[in-house]
Amino acid sequence: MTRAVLALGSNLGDQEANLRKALDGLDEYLVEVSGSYWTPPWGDPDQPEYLNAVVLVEGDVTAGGWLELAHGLEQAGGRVRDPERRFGPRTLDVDVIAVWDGDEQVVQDDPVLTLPHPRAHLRAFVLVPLAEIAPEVELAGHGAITDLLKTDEVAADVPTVRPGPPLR
Ligand code: PH2
Ligand code: MG
Ligand code: MG
Repeated sequence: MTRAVLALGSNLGDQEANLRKALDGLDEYLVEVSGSYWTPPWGDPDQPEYLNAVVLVEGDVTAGGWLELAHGLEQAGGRVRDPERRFGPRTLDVDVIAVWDGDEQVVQDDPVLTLPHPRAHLRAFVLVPLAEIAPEVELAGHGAITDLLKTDEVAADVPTVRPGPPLR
């Protein structure tokens, strides 16, 4: 049995419906679902705003299994990968942010799946919804999310993260 934090994002099509569909696909694993948040695009500014959310899931699933599940949801959500635009627009993005096996956080630096997610500690669009559902979380190597939200880089972005529609 493992627990994982997954981050959901959409900035193409019916963004709210895309996130809801991902939640439906995760139904058997869901422990907590954050509210949704409108967030300015990070990394590639020439694209629409994102609707982001974070979920806590639990199941008899390995770290790699959560990644496979995430990719399956992205494909079902009509995701088309553009190799020229790594941070470009997408109907659905599902990222594995962190995984716990019992009390131990999984730490791995693997080309397929790096844990915790290598940029999550810098992203207000992950940390704000995560703090809403699991404020006690620490990201291994980076510290408590409540402290990460106060770092200069993240704090500057926190006011740009605005509440969106409830997802359930
Ligand atoms: N995802 C990206 C690139 N940029 N910006 C925001 N605000 N939210 C995202 O989920 C996001 C992004 C690629 O995964
Ligand atoms: Mg992403
Ligand atoms: Mg992704």
